[in-house]
Formats: sequence, C-alpha cells, structure tokens
Amino acid sequence: MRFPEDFVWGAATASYQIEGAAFEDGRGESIWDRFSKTPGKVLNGDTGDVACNHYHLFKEDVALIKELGVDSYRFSLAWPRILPEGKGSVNQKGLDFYKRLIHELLEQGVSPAVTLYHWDLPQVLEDLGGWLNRDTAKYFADYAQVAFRELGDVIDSWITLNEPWCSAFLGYGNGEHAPGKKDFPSHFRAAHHLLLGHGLVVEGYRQLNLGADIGITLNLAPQYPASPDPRDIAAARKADGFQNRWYLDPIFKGRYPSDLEEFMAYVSPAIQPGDLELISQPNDFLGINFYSRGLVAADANGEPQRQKPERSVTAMGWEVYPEALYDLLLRVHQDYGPLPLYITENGAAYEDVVEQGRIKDHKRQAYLEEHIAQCARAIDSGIPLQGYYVWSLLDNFEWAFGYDRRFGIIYVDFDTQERILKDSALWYQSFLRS
Ligand code: IFM
Repeated sequence: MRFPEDFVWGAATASYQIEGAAFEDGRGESIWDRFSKTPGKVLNGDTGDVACNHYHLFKEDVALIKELGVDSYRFSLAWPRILPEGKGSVNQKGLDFYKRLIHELLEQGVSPAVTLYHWDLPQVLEDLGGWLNRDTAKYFADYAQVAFRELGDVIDSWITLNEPWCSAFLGYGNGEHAPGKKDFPSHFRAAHHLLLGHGLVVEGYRQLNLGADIGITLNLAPQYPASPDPRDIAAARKADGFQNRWYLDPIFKGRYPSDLEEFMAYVSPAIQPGDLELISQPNDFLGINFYSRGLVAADANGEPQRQKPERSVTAMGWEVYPEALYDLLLRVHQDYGPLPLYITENGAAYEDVVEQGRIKDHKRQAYLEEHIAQCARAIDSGIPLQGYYVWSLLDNFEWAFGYDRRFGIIYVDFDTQERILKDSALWYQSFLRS
C-alpha cells in the first residue's frame, strides 16, 4: 500500500461518547442526557454521565494518541458545554476545557480536527422544537462563531455537522436516537434545517478569514441492487437517494434529488428562497464516514427492502464489504468532485475479550487493513483522498447500544477507566511507523 507523504492519519471520537462530566463546570443538559435517562431508550439504561471520563483523563488520552503516532485527532465540541442555554452567554469553563485539550494536542504535535455538532444538541433548544425549528440553524451558526473566535487560531480543520442523516432520521424520523421523535415526513424538515445550519456556519466562517479548512461529514453507504431486475435497481436507487443523495445533492449541486417526489413534497414547505444557495456554497473538503453497504431488493410495492448480508457481519450486524468503500469514493469523486475527500470515520465493533491484559481483536485489525487497502486503491485511481481516521480511538458510549458495542482500538474498562491498547491499535501504530 502506498500513500502520499502528506496523507493525514487519524483517530476520532465525539464529545457525548467519551467526555463524561455531564454535570460539571456549568455544562448544560443535552438531548442525549435526557434521552439516555428515558427508560427503554438506551440498552441497559446506560448514559454518558461518566463515559470514558475523558474530561478528566484527557492528558492521559492525548498521551495515548501520541503513542499511536497519528497526525490528527478528530473530536467534537459539546455545544451545551460552551453555551449551556444553547444561545446567549458563554460558559468560560466549558471553553477552557477545549483550550486545555487543544493545547495538549499541539504540545504533542497532534493536529486538532474539530466537529462542531456530533449530536448533543442543548436540551433547551430541543424544547423550542430542536432541528424542526428553523431558528436552530441560526443558533448553530451563532455557536459556531463563538468556537471560531475562541479556538480558530489553533484549529487545522473544522467539520460543521457529523452525519446529518442520523440526526434527522434517527432523531426525528424513527426515534432510535435523541430526541426520540417518530414522524417520517417531518424528519425531512429537520434534515433541511441541519443543512441550512451547515450553510450558515460555512458562510460565517468565510467572513472571518481564518486559515483552516471547513467541510461536512456525511455517513454514506452505497446501495447495491440485489439482482439485475429493474425493480431491484429502482429500489436501490431510491435507497441511495434517501441515504446518500438527499445530502450530497443539496450540498454539492444546490438541489434536492428530483426523482424522490414523495420526499420533495415533505421538504418543500420548509425551503425558503436562498436556502439552497446557502447550503451549496463551496466546502474545502467532504468527510465520509464509511462502515458498510446496503443490499436492496424491491418489495411488492416496489419499495426498498434491505436484504440479508452476503458476507460476515460486525457486532452491529453491519456487513464487512471493503470494496464498497472504493466504489463509493469513485462515485463521489465522479458525481460531486473534484473535491478533497477524507474518511473521517471507519472501524468496527466486535466483542472483545481481555486475556491476561491483551485484546486479540484480529477481526477489527483485518477490517481496518482491508479498508485502508481500498483507500490506497482509490488514491492509485487518482481520487483526491487526503486522510483516514479510525473510529474510534476509545471504546465509548455507542448511542442506543450504550457501552455494549465496542468500536475502540483502545479498550476501556468502564469500571476502572483503565485503557489497554488492543492488538488493532498496536497494528495501526506499527503500520503508521512503517
Ligand atoms: O459511534 C458512531 C459515531 O458517533 C457516528 N458514526 C458511526 C459510529 C458507529 O456507530
């Protein structure tokens, strides 16, 4: 495998999943605090109250990041830590935590890549309608301005949103994530406001003339038809529209996919003049979170029906299909490029066993190796892929699955907060050294 000298190697996390300290130093309540404490929403009743206690152990964690040898660390800011009321007055202690973390990273020669929104909306804003409320997009842009002004001189890369499909569909469509609303039609409004928020943030960022790049991270998954039957092909196309093009098209083409008429009817009332121009202004890069593909057949009504995986699956039930990463990169490059691309997340959950202080997670290691090989293939084909971040640095709070699913290349004992480098981390470390 060959990679350019300046290829960025990284590892990623997100605030609610690792920080803990949910009630400290003036942090406000987030939708995930509320949701995780609602009985039946998260497996085993787990919450992010303590998580990896990264808020207190960040120095040790940065030392591990350094030990791994990555160039960059992607983490997210908790909006309710910085603006406990979602808007208005700034919580200096919350900001100071991120300043300490960034200082530590820079001291260790690790470049900080910051996500502004990785799903922990302040609960007070949800009480005003959350992402169903158009004003939330504006509050998001105001919060981003605080982050840019306070941290903008030391950040190398900004990501506006992480996976708006998840925030919109899982949060407002099927209710599997916070805030747990279940209304399929209205989740398109939430998605539109998230995209609008992205546009406003980028617009505000450009006015500050800071040097770092800014982009967005989407969770993309190629949808393959289960057979050459035209009905399956049409169903796969619809699934692709729902999962991928609904976000890619407005951001990079300034329009929603016109073949999805039913969805257009849901979103149209939310679109105001100028919205799509705002949403589609230039990004410096696109971040892609890739885990798996979809295999789709048409049901009796021609609607997409997810098919059983053909190959092995991870502990999430997600099929391991590395070639889909290459197909995806090629397609994004051809249809939406040229544009610098980053894999901002890639990784796998498996059941880990600690044997005499060691975790032989060879399936995770193989998963990473096979996906990194597809990145090399993409670069060989001329696709401007510029970086790769493993998800995740640490085992952490895996949303509705709580602590039951482990994605980390570093094991976390949630009783003692001990960290152990899994074999996959040792492999990544030696791969990066070589
Ligand atoms: O843990 C999540 C992350 O927060 C967003 N992308 C997918 C990961 C695995 O489910």
